[in-house]
Amino acid sequence: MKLYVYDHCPFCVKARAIFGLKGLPFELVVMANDDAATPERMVGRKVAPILEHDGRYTPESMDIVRAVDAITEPRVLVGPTNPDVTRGIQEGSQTLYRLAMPRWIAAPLAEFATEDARAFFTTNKEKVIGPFADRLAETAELLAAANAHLLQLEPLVRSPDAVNGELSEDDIHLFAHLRAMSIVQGVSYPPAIDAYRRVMSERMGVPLHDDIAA
Ligand SMILES: N[C@@H](CCC(=O)N[C@@H](CS)C(=O)NCC(=O)O)C(=O)O
Repeated sequence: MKLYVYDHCPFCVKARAIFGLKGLPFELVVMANDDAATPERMVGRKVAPILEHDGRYTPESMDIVRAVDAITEPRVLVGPTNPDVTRGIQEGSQTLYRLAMPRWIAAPLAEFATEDARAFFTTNKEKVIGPFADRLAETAELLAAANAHLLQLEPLVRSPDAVNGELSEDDIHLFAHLRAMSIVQGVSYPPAIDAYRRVMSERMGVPLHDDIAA
C-alpha cells in the first residue's frame, strides 16, 4: 500500500496514524505541494491524502482510516466518541491554522522544497487567513488563544493512550490537531495533553514537529 501525503497536512496525519496503530507496513510518498498532476492522475483532483491499494485509489482521510482499520482484525478504533472532543477541536482550528500555515512553508518539509511549492501554498492559504506576515505579527495573541484552547481540551483527555479511555476516531482527529500544532514554538502544553501527544506520536508512527518548530 502506498499513501500519498503532504507532511504538514492534518488529514494526511489521520491516514498515516491508522497504519501505526494497526502495525501495518506502507510506503509513504510526500508529494510536492504544487504537484497537481500526481493526484489528478489518481483521483481526478488535487487532494491529499490518497491511498493506493490493489490498483485502486482512495481519497478522503476517514475513508482511508476506516478501510485500513478493517484490513485486519481486531479493529482498533472501537471506542465511543465524545462530541465535546469534536467541538473542542473545531473551536481551536482557526487559531491553529493562523499559527501553523506561515510556519509550515518556512519549515524543511518535503512538500515545500521548492520556491514554486511554497508560492502555491502561500497564494492559496493567504486567501483564507490573510497575509502570512500579518499572522506572524500576531503570534503573541494567537499563542495566548492556543494555550487557552489547550487548557479547555485538557479535562477531556482521560488517558495518554486514548482520549476517551478506549481508542476511537476521536484519537485520530485529536492527534492530527495536536501534531499540526507542533510546528508552533512556544505553545504551553498542559501535562495531560503533552503526555497524550507524545504517546500517540509513538503509537501512530507520526513524528511531532517539535524539533523544527518556529
Ligand atoms: N476531506 C478531505 C480533505 C483533505 C484536504 O483538504 N487536504 C488538503 C491538504 S491538507 C488538500 O488536499 N488541499 C488541496 C491542495 O492542497 O491544493 C479529507 O479528509 O481527506
